[in-house]
Amino acid sequence: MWDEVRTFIDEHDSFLVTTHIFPDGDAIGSELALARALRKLGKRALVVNEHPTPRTYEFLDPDGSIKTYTEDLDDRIARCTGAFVLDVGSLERLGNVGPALERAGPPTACIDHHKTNGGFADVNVIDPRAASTGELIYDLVRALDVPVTRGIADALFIATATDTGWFRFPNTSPRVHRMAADLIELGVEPARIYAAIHETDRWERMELVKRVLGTLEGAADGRIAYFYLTNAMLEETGATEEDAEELTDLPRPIEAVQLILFFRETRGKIKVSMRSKDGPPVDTLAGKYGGGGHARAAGILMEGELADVMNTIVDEAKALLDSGGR
Ligand SMILES: [Mn+2]
Repeated sequence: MWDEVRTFIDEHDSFLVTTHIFPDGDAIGSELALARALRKLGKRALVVNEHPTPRTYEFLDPDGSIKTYTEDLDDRIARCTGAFVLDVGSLERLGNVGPALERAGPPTACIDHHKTNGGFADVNVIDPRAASTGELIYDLVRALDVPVTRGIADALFIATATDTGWFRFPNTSPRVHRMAADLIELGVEPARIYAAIHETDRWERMELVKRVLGTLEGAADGRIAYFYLTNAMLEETGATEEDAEELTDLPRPIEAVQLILFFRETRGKIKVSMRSKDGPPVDTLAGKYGGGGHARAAGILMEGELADVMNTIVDEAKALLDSGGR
């Protein structure tokens, strides 16, 4: 499965490594692990993303090696002779890094676990059975015979732990636990990593949670939970964009809830985050409006007013439930 990727790595000395907008734990962990492995092989790796690394993951990258895209980086991107695109089903999901990559024009390799990935790159390793892209990177690192350093192990543990909801989601396979066990043997401390990611909230974030939960409503006999976040709430609570990440799962403990819809004003657009607990898959609905994701977690970035977007998507979700996901 890795022969083509190994050849791709052999053929180039300098790689761009990138991932999707609003990078999550899998995206950041996969990038850092791959970049560190490439450097172990004597290659150069430049990691560039559209959005900054979330504060909760900064500890993984103490040297700040991950760059946030600006046009000033175009020259450095142009000097990369190969590019790795990770955890991404299409180039549109790269934000402004996509056009920069297309201008520079190096051959690309994509490693991903999104079912919707059509194989847009020159070399594609797409395995929807993998719970995380990090799981695939772990496989690759071992296939390349690169020693799994502590820096690589921590990054990969975060990738797999976050994409499986800390080993709770249905994608948590025996392979996930075997990989986690290997990484713990290599020195990863799960308790320390959990605390670093999930127990470092500021009071401002909890104030934001209070506001956001104040908007929570049910639809379709309580099977849909929807709620929203406005720019005003951020201003009033002193919370940051960062604090607004990972609020989508707040209604998950409600037994009746099958679908969760979270609407968030961001940079003049509305970000819609969707979760299916045990309801129909949400990736097709996301795809209908130019978004993407998985059956159980998907997202859309939509133009328009918050109220209009909410009406449209809540109606779509009701129809989705009525159709039983067909
Ligand atoms: Mn992922």
